[in-house]
Amino acid sequence: MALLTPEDLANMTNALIENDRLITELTGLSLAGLCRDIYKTAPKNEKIGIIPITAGGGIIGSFSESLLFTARHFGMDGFITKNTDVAGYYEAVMKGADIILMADDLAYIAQNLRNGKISHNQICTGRIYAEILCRAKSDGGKGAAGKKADGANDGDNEVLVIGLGKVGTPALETFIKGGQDVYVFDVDSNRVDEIVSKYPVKKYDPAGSKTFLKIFEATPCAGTIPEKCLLQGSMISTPGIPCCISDELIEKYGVRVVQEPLGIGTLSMLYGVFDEVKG
Ligand code: NAD
Ligand code: 2YH
Repeated sequence: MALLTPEDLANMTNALIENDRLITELTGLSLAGLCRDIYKTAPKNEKIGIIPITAGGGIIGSFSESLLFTARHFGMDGFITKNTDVAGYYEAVMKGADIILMADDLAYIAQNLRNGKISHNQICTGRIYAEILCRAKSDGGKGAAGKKADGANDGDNEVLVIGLGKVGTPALETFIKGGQDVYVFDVDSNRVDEIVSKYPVKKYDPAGSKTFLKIFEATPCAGTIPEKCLLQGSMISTPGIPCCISDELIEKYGVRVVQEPLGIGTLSMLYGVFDEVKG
């Protein structure tokens, strides 16, 4: 399991703001609006208690601070406990936290102490990054020649999913539910076989010539997007760290890339534990 580093989080605040702008451009909804639409929940002045955890690799510089930035940026009240671990949990409860955020090396969770809901970072991250692509309408790609009657381009309903792990799997489930035609690839061919036997998806053949307007990536490796699968105006939604595509390819194909190290997944987790709302 790859751990975040302070370097990964160095530009997180700007990245969150810039990605929210891009998500709005692609989907017509802001990140918070999208989360509300997906989970049918909304915040109601919950106080977010963030607990630094020393287990395993220990405290990651800027991790708790990045969570607090995210909570406050989206209008929530929050605090980081002075104590860590169990003492921090006790402190958070005693200070009136409604929702707890905490992470060790294996899991990053949110728990709503009022309604009992719990959410997991990998699941919520896969889901929100996939929903962004499900709802994205390209204005590039095949251009006017590829337009269908509903205004979508050919290829708007096809997606390539690269990386079939703990983030990629909930993402592909989201794509299937969203009616997308899903192609999958993983460097681990056993994992590909397992996924293809369990879900209505097709194998992506790296030796073939298929191209995609929509690509989702969740691996811990750089350079995982084959150039041959790109189109002018392809859209990539990738929580993977480091980034899966070079700046050169982004520029050459005018690719729009949704990628940010922590805040998008965190907001998805928070909406996953808020109370439900009507409409
Ligand atoms: P995982 O280990 O469960 O899954 C990764 C998958 O990628 C594996 O199936 C592996 O075989 C595959 N893979 C590795 N190298 C590959 C390559 N070169 N080409 C194709 N497939 C390859 O990991 P995960 O928990 O799913 O996390 C995936 C990535 O997402 C990690 O980089 C993690 O740090 C990141 N992540 C980011 C956020 C965020 O908010 N941005 C949140 C959670 C996880
Ligand atoms: O980065 C991680 C793990 N990869 C789990 C997250 C799942 N995507 N954990 C963060 C650890 C934070 C640390 N314990 C702290 O600062 O509290």
